[in-house]
Amino acid sequence: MEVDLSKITTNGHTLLMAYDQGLEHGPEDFLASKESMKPGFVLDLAVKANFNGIILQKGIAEKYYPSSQNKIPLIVKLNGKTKLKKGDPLSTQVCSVKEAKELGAIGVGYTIYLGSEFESKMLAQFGKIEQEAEKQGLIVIAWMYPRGEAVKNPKSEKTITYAARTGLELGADFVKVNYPGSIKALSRVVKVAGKTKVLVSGGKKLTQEKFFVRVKDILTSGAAGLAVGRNIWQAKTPLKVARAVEKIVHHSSS
Ligand code: FBP
Repeated sequence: MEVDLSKITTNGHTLLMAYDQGLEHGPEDFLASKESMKPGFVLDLAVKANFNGIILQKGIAEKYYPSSQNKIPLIVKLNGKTKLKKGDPLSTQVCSVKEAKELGAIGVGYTIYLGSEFESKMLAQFGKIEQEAEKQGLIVIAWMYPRGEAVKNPKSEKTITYAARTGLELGADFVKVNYPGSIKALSRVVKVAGKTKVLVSGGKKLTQEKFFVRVKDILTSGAAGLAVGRNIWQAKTPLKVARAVEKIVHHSSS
């Protein structure tokens, strides 16, 4: 069954605020800007800049989303891990589709570390989540991150293309991938993902100019948009940057 993607799309493009780094990286991500430590600040930023949605883990969603419920769609990340554990990564499910729906989510997110020795566990869990989310009419976004000892070039075009295609094969509505380095490479990723839409993550903070060029290149490649965090809320002027990115993504501004 096709799910309604228009809930998080404007003029054919999608711009999501990612704010699950407190779990994935720890609070050190928030040191660059004190405000970014406060979930309310980041939610407000996403609302004011007309983002299509915000991505939260369930704890933040429970405690901070209610006051923004009618202002911005919620995507709840269903699995996660800390960076403390070494070795091949396993991102464990920490929230159910039902809980996400009760929190007001219109979509769910799930990370699959392709190539990890735990890949099969994540693939199996994702299959169940996908089935349940479809029944509930929720959008499914798969973070397709090839990672682990066996993955020698996680950010190469070849690896990211494979990851995006895997998302299509598994039934994801959107895949979220790392930037493969060029417009040409990302265009290929988009082509191979077929009807599964491609979102690109922001990654570590770039200079403002490089970030804006990156956003423009992502759009030029035919990707659906971005799910981005650090490059927005670590900026010196987060609202200005958020609004500028929104203009590029939704209104083709240069
Ligand atoms: P950023 O734009 O800050 O890179 O966020 C995107 C994201 O996918 C987050 O949703 C997630 O917490 C983080 O990156 C994962 O980062 P890493 O690649 O270091 O595991």
